Amino acid sequence: MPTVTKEDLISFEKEIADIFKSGQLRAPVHLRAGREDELIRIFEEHNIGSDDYVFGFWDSHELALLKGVPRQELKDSIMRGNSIALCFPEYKILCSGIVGSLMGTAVGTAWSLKNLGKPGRVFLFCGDMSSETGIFHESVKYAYNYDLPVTFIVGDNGVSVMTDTREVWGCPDPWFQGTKYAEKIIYFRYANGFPHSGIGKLIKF
Ligand SMILES: Cc1ncc(C[n+]2csc(CCOP(=O)(O)OP(=O)(O)O)c2C)c(N)n1
Repeated sequence: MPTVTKEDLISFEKEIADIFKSGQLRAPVHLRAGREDELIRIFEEHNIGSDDYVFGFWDSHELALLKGVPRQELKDSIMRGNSIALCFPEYKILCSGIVGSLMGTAVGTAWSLKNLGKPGRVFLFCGDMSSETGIFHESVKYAYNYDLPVTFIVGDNGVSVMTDTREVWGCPDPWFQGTKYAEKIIYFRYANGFPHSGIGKLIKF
């Protein structure tokens, strides 16, 4: 896997932000800043490589770069309007813009890898509100009970778009904290340097 640095991730998001600002990109983008160290650490510590599957959601530019998608190929796909649902099967990274989707797919992929004796593991990255959904709970429960090779990574930026996730659920902590399921989950907090979507300015085409 090519080495991707923190500076690579930051400069990529900045490049896309500038393109978006110029009005050339006529599709939604979700940019992220402030979690580069955590993402790089997770990819390194878990040695995520070409046999492994990565599932992500609307905010997956950084994941694609870390999974080995070449910068230009990623940029071309974003320019074609695919930012919120990036899919590069040849690099084993698949993303969706639908909250809660892909969690069952990730577990099914892990089930197949295990039961067909194939190499590779599955890593699913999602946000704090996504990790409070029923489908996330069911997916983690199934993966834990059948000891499937899937890890769920929750990047907690405190909000679902602009809604305070913890206030919604009436609890300062994620549901899985202190449970047996936590061993299937990597959890970290970060403050997003970008708005949830776009760049916080009205863009006129
Ligand atoms: C089924 C569905 N409902 C609503 C949305 C709109 N939506 C997109 S992202 C998002 C917030 C999700 O919050 P979180 O999981 O914390 O993600 P993050 O803040 O990390 O982007 C919502 C409600 C959607 N994409 N899909």
